[in-house]
Amino acid sequence: MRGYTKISLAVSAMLASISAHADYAWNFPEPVTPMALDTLHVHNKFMLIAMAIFFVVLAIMIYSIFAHRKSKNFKPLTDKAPSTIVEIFWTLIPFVILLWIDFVVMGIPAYHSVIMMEDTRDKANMVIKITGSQWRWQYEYMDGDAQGIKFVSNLATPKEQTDKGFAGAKDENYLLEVDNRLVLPVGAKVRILMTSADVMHNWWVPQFGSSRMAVPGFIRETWVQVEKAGTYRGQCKELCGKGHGYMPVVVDALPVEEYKKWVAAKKEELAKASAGADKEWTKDELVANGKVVYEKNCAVCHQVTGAGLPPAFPAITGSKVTNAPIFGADGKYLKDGHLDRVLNGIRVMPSWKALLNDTEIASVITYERNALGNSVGDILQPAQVKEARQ
Ligand code: HEC
Ligand SMILES: [Cu+2]
Repeated sequence: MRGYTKISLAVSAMLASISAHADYAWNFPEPVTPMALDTLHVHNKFMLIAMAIFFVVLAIMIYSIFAHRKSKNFKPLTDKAPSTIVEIFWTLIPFVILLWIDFVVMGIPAYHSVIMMEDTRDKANMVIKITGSQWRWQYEYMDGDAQGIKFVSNLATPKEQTDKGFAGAKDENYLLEVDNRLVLPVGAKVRILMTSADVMHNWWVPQFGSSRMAVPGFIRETWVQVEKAGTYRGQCKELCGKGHGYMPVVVDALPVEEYKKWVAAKKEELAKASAGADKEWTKDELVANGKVVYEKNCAVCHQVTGAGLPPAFPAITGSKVTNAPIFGADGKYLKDGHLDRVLNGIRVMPSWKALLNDTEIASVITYERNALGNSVGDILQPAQVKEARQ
């Protein structure tokens, strides 16, 4: 084979592999909101402008080098420009051209995009509150049919897969899967209120083009209007500690009819959970349920075995707090006791009051007291947690 045949074969093989991967490797993910579409257009336009400037400058450079080469005996200017006027003009003209490109040709679409992102006033069909915390997202539907729906969304990738030395096959959506997805109706303009319970987080779905930092103590806003049904995945985009890589975002955008069905089903599920809080639970039920709650919410810091990661994260096994009585003689829960810690948190230990329901808190506490190497023997009923909250 002649040399150039080989090269052209190699190049065409390369091009073929590019087009095979074009879906994800060479472009942005498909935008599904007006905002994402707008910012993609801005990006493409800017790329073209940058390329055009690049080629113009490169062409002038190549021309200058070639036309003024030594073999042509070109005499360089040694001390000064032809005249001060010329000098001023050949500086000012490119300056004005670049200024015009910056402020007008690029500026107007950029301002348009930024204003679009900031403008949450118009016609929001629904409002959702998103709270980031170490290391999970909490979603709350603030109005309409879905008002009152509130849940926590945790990483659902099995823990073994994230362990060092894991050799098996990882899930297709490794680190991008959650237990409870945020569900939105297609076409609705959703105003998002965003805050954080601890440090800064950032709720980010690339295909939505909207990312807002969640800042503790502030409520910030953004909006999305998903125009195509589907499942969209994203991540926390603000370095927020040890579990930063473990708080993905998964959104299901459903056609309105299906969304309504989801709302009804979710409401029923939540009603059932709060009904469960009124019944008497057995110790075995609580421990079994508590194990699930513990491994999902607490094991990141206190470890699956309860050994913790001292000194940052104390052990639950043999912990003074875990093994001390929960209630005082007056029947109220003790300050700095087990229930107080879990409900209200302290320092780095998060408050679980808003994140877990009565049954979950009762279960996890009963589990900690009767498993993980502890054997206090007592149990905590969901009804007691309910009362303690008041
Ligand atoms: C973000 C990491 C983190 C998570 C998640 C977490 N904890 Fe903690 N926890 C801590 C830290 C840190 C402390 C020690 C706080 C201190 O005293 O400063 C602590 C303390 C505790 C204590 C008191 C232990 C002692 O001996 O002081 C209990 C009980 C406890 N956590 C239970 C839980 C339960 C139940 C969960 C899950 C629902 C949980 N924790 C989730 C970080 C965490
Ligand atoms: Cu985060």
